[in-house]
Amino acid sequence: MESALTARDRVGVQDFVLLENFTSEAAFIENLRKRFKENLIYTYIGSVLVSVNPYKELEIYTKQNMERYRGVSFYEVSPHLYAIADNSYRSLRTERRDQCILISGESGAGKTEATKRILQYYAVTCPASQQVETVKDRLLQSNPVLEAFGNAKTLRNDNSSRFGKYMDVQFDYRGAPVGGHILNYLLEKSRVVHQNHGERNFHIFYQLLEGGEEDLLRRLGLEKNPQQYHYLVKGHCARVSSINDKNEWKIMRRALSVIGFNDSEVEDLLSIVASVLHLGNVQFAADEQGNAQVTTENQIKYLARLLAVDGSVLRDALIHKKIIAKGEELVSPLNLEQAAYARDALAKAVYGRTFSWLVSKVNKSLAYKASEPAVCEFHAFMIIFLIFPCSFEQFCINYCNEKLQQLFIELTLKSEQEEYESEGIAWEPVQYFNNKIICDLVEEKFKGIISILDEECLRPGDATDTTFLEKLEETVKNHPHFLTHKLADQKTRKSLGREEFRLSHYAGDVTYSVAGFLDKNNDLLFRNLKETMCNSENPIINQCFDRTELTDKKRPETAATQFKNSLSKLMEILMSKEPSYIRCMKPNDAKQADRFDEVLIRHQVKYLGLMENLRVRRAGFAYRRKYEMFLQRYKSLCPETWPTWDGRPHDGVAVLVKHLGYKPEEYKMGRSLQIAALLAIPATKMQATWRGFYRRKKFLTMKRSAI
Ligand code: AOV
Repeated sequence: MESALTARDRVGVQDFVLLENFTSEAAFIENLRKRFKENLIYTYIGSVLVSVNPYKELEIYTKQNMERYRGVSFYEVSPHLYAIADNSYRSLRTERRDQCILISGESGAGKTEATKRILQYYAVTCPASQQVETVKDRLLQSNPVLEAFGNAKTLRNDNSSRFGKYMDVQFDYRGAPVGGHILNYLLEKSRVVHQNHGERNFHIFYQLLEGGEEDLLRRLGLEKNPQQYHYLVKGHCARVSSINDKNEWKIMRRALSVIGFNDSEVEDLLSIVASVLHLGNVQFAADEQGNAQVTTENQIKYLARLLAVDGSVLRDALIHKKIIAKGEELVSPLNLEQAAYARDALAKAVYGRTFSWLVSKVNKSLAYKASEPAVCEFHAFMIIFLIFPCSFEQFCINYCNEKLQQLFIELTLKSEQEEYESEGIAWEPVQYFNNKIICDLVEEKFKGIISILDEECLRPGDATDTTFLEKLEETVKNHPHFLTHKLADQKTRKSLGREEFRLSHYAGDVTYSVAGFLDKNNDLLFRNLKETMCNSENPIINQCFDRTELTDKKRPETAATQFKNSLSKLMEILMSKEPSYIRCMKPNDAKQADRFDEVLIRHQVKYLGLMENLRVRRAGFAYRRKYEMFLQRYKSLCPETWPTWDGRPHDGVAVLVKHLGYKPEEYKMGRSLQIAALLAIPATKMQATWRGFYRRKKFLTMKRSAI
């Protein structure tokens, strides 16, 4: 007994629901700390998995471990990603319900790793066949490719995904993965032309320079040294000790082949990557009239070849602006600043569109091709959580997180409480913060932030980031979650710049700088540059720039509106699925193993809403089952229900729990005959029950073999 106690003292509890002092944040964090120290990075809150990034390789992802979790009930084994994965998979197969796994946490908390491990789990444990093997391979290999093009080293994570990712896997009737699909949201394109100190551009550039074969680099007109390229030196850290670009290059190249790229497609793709670097090195000088002229002819020569366009047309397009007004073409020269802007806009457009093309290419290779329909889809959605620095992209991403939090509230907190009500089960209501008010602030028609931003973008003439801020102040000034320098009181005013606004997100206050909001939302590329690209003979560029864009009178949707629309579609999809949650946390900012920074952890516990979640679980019933299933599972624990119970399952369950000595407050029986609900504490009881169950099972088996 004593040793059991010390073990519990040492390793904490594996489900926060079991914490005696469950309302105390300190006790919560202490439990996390204890477990982290013992390399137990996973802990449950009921069925939600909390994970703390260990920043070191643990021996918990082995094949043997996968087998341990396969087909085993949630509470019988220690907390693990695999338990979540397996549980979803089983609901999908037995109940034919579409699943989604929502993985959240801030940058570097381990979301991408978790997704990869889950995919690996399915790859190993699901039924196999030749066709399935191909799909599995492609699913796994899509990662290195998308990471090369969409991930970068940031201050917070050496391998940070700079795009939102949603991935689903389709399974056939046997439960074998037969297809997949990836959706990407909002790649952080500005990184192509600028990086903050200590950060890098997307991995692919460094991989190509570091790993590319000599004759490939020669064909692309590149030198091995990243210092040669303006787009790669802004962050002053081309080399990172934790990243082996040469190796990653090899992995990425192999992955491209598995996905189905042939040699000429690879060459076209890399030509585009190289062209972005050459674009960055295009320089201008002003002539006597102050008009920009290109001074780097050599770069234009390479660009013409790599992008397969006419060099002189491209040169002209970089230093002129063409507008069509009343059916007439007007061409005007650009000054130095405008020319640099046009060049960077082209680099961002070329890279951003190529990335989307790449995702669609991966999707084609993952598409389900067999004649039988896939019966169920499994959805894993990855979100990126960023706290700072707060530019337009972060604004969009934080908005996405608000929406996901709302989904969580809808699906978990609210629905659970509603279920108790409809089952006539007595319980104590839990107060929670409904973040709808913040979502509305961002997305409401006419008076939400996105609407106001779009309005400013459409307004001809003198709209600027500053006028956008002024409009915001006018329209939403009384909103309790919105603040600016002008609206703030004396004390808080100091903490806000004149070009900033602050939103009180459910996770905490975030200050945004309006600089670049209009520009990024408009995402403008001058018409003549677009035309030049439409004429490109590089097949990828040609697919990325569609001629209809030139003739289409309708204004393209702004970036924020596009994002808003795709989010609302996504929410609809997710609402129709059965969700599982993985909440990732990072233990320290130094990316180091065995360091548990309490302040940082407390912050994450707060914004991930974990205490709130635990309160609901405790007030509620951690374990709910249909009467039949419950009886089936535990009937061996009671002589009256074993081996068969002839009456109504409801009555059988009543006999069973009575026999087990459950106190009345420890369980409730629902009205609809659908659930037998056990009070939260029963998780302890469950464990005791499990122990009893196993002893019993042993006994029964022995007896049988004795017979
Ligand atoms: P993220 O997906 O949450 O950040 P990652 O999954 O990229 O974070 O994790 C960051 C780094 O932490 C990884 O590169 C690993 O080195 C390490 N790590 C994470 N999880 C584990 C684990 N279970 N075991 C060992 N190491 C781990 V971002 O993509 O920035 O939002 O955008």
